[in-house]
Amino acid sequence: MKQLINNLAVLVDEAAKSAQEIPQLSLANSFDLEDAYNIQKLSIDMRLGRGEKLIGYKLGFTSKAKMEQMGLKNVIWGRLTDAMTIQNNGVLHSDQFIHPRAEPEIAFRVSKRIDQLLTSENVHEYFDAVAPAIEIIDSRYKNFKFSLEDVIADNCSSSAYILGKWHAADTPVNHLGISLLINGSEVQKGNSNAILGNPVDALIEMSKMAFQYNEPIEAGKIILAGAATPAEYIHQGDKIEGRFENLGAIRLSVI
Ligand code: OOG
Ligand code: MG
Repeated sequence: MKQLINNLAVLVDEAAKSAQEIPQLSLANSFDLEDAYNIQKLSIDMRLGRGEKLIGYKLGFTSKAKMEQMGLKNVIWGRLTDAMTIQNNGVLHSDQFIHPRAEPEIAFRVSKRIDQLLTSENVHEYFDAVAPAIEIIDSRYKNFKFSLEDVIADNCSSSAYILGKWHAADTPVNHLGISLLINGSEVQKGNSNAILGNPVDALIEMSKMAFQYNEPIEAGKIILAGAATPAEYIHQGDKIEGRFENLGAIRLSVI
């Protein structure tokens, strides 16, 4: 199994690096959820070995909208590295992506090491800032189709993210109107309460991961709470904007 996990990690890493799609791993290989997370970890370790830095974590399928769009129900998590960062008002080079999609999210900045299960009572002690965010997902699989194990192995499709201005931790993040615009047209409209009923619960979900996998989340790391709306394909020439009630707007151009 160890050899297979290693081979599959090399496959997803190569696919991400070269922006070349691959067939779903699960079509020709049998591996379970735990193996899938091991493949993910190993593929990210390959990036870290090339000098990338771990910036934080992302959750996926935390909203009904996303679960329905992709046909999967389990909350999943992946890892973010510095190479995935696009500055606000920056550019996305479409030739470095296979079939990118954008989705509006909320980001949290961890202020204290998370190494135990958090609760709604203590979660507020663990972050010191919140920001509007757009995640760019780019499944390495053909037609953006995958099983739960496939998407986890593929770092939950994560490929880039953009953050807006950081706001104080006591800034309300729930029940905020959110829209995604492409070339000035609103293509998705939602509310931050679509994310787990309250995006703050993303930290509680991440703490389960930190606890279960014995991988503490260090202070300073970023957590993306998951998309509030379905994702939209983006193309060369597009201007993308996320508008977040109370948190401001973020923009990027696809070139
Ligand atoms: C998987 C990643 C889901 C989210 O925010 O729900 C995700 C995918 O849709 O490709 O990032
Ligand atoms: Mg996402």
